[in-house]
Amino acid sequence: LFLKGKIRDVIQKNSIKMFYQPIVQLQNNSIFGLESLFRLITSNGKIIMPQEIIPVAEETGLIVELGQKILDSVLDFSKKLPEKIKLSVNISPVQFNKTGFDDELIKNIKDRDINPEKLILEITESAIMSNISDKIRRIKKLKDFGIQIALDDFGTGYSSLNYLKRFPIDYLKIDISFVSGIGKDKSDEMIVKTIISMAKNLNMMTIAEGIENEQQLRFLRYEGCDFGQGYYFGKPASHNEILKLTDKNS
Ligand code: G
Ligand code: G
Ligand code: MN
Ligand code: NA
Repeated sequence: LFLKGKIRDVIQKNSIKMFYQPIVQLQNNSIFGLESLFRLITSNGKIIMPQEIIPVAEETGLIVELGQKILDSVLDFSKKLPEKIKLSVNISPVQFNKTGFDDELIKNIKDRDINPEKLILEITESAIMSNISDKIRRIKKLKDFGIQIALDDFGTGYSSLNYLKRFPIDYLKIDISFVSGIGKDKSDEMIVKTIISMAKNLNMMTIAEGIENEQQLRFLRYEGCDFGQGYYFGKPASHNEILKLTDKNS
């Protein structure tokens, strides 16, 4: 575990490195977007994964500063990508719920002259399932501006389906824990099917996470899942690797 001082140090040394994982349109295998995933690089070149950082950063509030740097980096990168490719950014509940988060993000996007429709925010159920009407208002404001919203790790939190239908959410991300059970576990398969059909009824799209093999892909396609990501299509990759990939595909 890292001490607060050390995290601040690492953040301030600007050693954030963003990786990007392709999100693929399952009907035709074209690249729909990229999920940004950060790593921290220490002065001696060691890579620190987000799981090691985020809990401490959330506890200390440093996640707000870290999240801001991540958003800056992702927004800068979006200008180098073909127009139609979406960028999906994970937003910590602490960051999302900070007063002014929405207005600052909107200003940041306007200042950079970026098309807001290129951006997807990934938030978790725990970020929105309290103070519901306040969260709905905030999400509506972001959506009116053109930003899309995905609910990450769907099915692992404590969503109330009654509340879910009130949120103007664009995508449900089917958690890897269910996708990895496809072909092995009937109840995981049933959960995946149920999420896909529920999403359709709520006018939401689905993104399956953690697709690792052909069997999972075939199942998801057959069930009508819209998008997918996972090692089967590509691991999180650096800026340069991604630019080569998107060049080929555009
Ligand atoms: O690929 P991976 O090991 O990078 O991601 C691990 C976890 O860290 C995931 O739960 C992911 O949502 C989270 N994570 C990755 N990048 C970011 C980020 O930029 N911001 C936040 N808040 N979480 C992230
Ligand atoms: O929590 P979130 O969904 O944002 O994080 C995604 C996490 O899943 C990241 O740690 C990412 O590196 C990881 N990941 C992405 N694709 C695969 C995959 O196909 N298999 C496994 N095991 N992990 C994956
Ligand atoms: Mn995510
Ligand atoms: Na997830």
